[in-house]
Amino acid sequence: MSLAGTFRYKTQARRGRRSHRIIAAAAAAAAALSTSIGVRAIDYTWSAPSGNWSVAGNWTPAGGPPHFADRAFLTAGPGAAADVVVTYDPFAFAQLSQLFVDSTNSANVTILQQQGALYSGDEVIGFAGHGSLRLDGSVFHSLSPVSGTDGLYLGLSSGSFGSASISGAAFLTMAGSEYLGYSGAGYLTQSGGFNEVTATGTGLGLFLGYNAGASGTMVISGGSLDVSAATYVGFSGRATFQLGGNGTHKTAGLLVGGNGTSLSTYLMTSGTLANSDDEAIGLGAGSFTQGGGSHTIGGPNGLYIGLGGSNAASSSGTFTLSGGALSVSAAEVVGGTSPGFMNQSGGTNTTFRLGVGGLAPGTFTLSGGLLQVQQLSAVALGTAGTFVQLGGTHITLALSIGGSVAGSVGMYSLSAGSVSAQIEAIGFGATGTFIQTGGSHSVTDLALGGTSGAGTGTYLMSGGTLAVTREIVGPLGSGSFQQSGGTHTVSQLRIGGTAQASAGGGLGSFSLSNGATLIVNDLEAVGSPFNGVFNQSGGTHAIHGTTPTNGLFIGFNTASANTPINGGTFTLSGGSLLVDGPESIGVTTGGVFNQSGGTHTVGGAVSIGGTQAAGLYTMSGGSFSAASVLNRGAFTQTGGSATFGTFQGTGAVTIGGGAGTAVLSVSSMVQSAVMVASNGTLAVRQAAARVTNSAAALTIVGNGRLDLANHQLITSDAPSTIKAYLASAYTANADWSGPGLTSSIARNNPAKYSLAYASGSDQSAQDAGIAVAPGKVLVQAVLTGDANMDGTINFFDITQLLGYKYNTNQPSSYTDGDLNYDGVVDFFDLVTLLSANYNSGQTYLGAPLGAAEPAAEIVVPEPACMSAISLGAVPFMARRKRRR
Ligand SMILES: [Ca+2]
Ligand SMILES: [Ca+2]
Repeated sequence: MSLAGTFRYKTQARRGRRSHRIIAAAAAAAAALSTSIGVRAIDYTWSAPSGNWSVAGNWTPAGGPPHFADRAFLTAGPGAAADVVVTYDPFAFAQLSQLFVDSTNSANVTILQQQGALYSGDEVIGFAGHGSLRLDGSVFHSLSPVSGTDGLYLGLSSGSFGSASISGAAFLTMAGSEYLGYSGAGYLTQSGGFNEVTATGTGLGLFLGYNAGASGTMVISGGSLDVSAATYVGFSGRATFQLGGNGTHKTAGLLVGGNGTSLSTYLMTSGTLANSDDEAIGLGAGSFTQGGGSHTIGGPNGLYIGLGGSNAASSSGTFTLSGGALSVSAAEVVGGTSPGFMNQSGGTNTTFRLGVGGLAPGTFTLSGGLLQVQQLSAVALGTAGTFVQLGGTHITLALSIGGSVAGSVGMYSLSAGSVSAQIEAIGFGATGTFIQTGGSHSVTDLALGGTSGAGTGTYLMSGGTLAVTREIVGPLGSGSFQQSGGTHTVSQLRIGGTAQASAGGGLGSFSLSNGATLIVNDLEAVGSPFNGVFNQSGGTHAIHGTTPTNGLFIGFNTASANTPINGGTFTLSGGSLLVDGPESIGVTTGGVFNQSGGTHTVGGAVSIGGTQAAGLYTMSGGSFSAASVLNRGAFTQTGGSATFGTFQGTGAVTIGGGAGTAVLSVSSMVQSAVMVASNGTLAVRQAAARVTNSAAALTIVGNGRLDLANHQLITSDAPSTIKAYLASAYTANADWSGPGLTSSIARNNPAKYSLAYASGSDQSAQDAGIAVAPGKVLVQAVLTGDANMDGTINFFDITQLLGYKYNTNQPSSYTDGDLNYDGVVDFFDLVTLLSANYNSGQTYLGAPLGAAEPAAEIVVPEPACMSAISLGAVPFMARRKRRR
């Protein structure tokens, strides 16, 4: 919006002052005045005490009262110390060229008109002393200027005092200008009737406090004031305008506080102020106080609060609205070219546009009532703008904080009340900050960091509620949302730049800390697709979207970007993060999730890394649970507790390696590379049905543990490596209490359960018919003593044990019969085999032993027959089994 148009006030004011220099000069001496304005006939002077106008003897020279085009001077002469009242009686009828009402001493002269009509060219009430005009009842008092400088003057000269009153149905009409305090003091009260100032054009209108040192006062409690041109409340002097009762003030332009530096005031308690043109509060120092009534401004520019001209440095404007209605059809600017202040504690304030901080700082304080902006509320258009909301309601189509002019600084502070906008930009092209400590804030589309690379937008939220449909933090420029309290609800939240920073993209960051609640109903994208950061150190964070395109995305773009850098980073160190649906880390740009604390719960599938971008989940503390995890990037857990459903992927997995314990529990696992390092535990949860897990490359170091419970594991590692992991867990105590590759079921009951392994490249495993491919190693939970891994412990296990390396002292595998993991097959393995399970009739294939287990299908020999077994019989047994 342009401020230029409003400067015509200033120009107009200067013209007005120039055109009246002649009047000011004339005021120096009555003699000079009597000849300088127009062509006059006879000058008549009142030369009596109080009396009637029509009495001839009251006038000097003889022949009065004044006739057509004469001039009348009403004075209280040196001989009349008392006040004089000249009554315009029923016989009076004056058609004057000029009327002067003044005393030449301390007395006051009054002309009282209660009937009839009086016509004059212009009129001076209080020339150098005191004068009064009283219009009561149904009278007509008409002034028609003879020259362009004519007018109605109340208090013409410095030190003079002129007053007028209009009441009843009196009608005062002035075809020129009216001056309340030209160089003196002017005072007009209106309780009824009409006051029409019909002159139009620049330099004309109604002036209160015209010259420096003058003062003008207008008090309207009824009736109507109609100014065809502008009303100047304080032109170069000081003025007070009071509008109350059922009074009406119509004007084509209003200026409160003119060229002077003393404060002028418009005080409106009720009634109607209808301004068809622009309005400026504080061209010098001005204030408008509205406590009621209807105030409309129809000019093409609107209302400017603080619009200093040559003295802008010392100028300011203040508007206080506590009741009634203020309606501006164009713009309302707080801080035009000098500082402006708008204080609204009540009433309604309606405008098409609102600017707070134009070319000068502006402050809008809203503590009550309704502020309704049909188009744009701009806080800081070109310099500093501050909006402080302590209450009330602010409704706008668009809200901009920190305008498009470089260097402007906008701040919106909300502690109570409500503000709503369809579009809101914080730091649009400059610096914008929104501070919310309370209240309610709702936005359809919210952008921090605006749409320009120069913008910096910050939102500091410590209380209240914020509801947003679509929110983007740092699309271009820089955006930061810091939430330490309150409830923030958003349908779609995107954090980060729309392009890489080197290509002009923005930086977005969001921090959530203790006491804050963030609820995302559909989608949250950190890195959208670039340079997004989310730091959660506390608070509650829930993401409810459950469709495939909703949920939490870190490094994300709906377009086909394929850049595995500068994506999103989520850091969780405290509080709770609940994702009802899917979560993707590294989708179309790289994604990183760092968890050092807090609770991270995902009801849907977690994807780490994708076909287009890298993903990394690093966990050092806290808890993390997910329905399932697909890891095509890297999952590194050095601390904390994680619980997954199925855990699949081709990425890297590291559990442990930190100072504290790290525990990952899964329902099943299919991974390429798994490392369980010191202090790490990777456990497959015990389940009713046995599942087959795989870790193509399994590495267990230090005191790391992989717990298979009742399940199987397939790996491509060397059998000796796997056996070493198993032997470590088995320990010399034969109780599976050590680190390595273990089973919680075996550890809980080592006499009953154990872990077995079979290599697909091992003859003894092939002979036993175990389903494992060459180059692979199968590990599974078994009943203790199940040498051939068929589920039961019987005579065939003895033949398995005795059939290969029994007592040869050669390195042996489990299926060779080294059931106690001491490296060889000997009597102690036989003791292990012949423990609690031998010939018990139980079959264990991973499912819990019980009624559902199938009965043993093989009739087993009596234990006593083992004594008959000879070493020579073993090869036969083995061959027989191969044929089976
Ligand atoms: Ca067996
Ligand atoms: Ca052994």
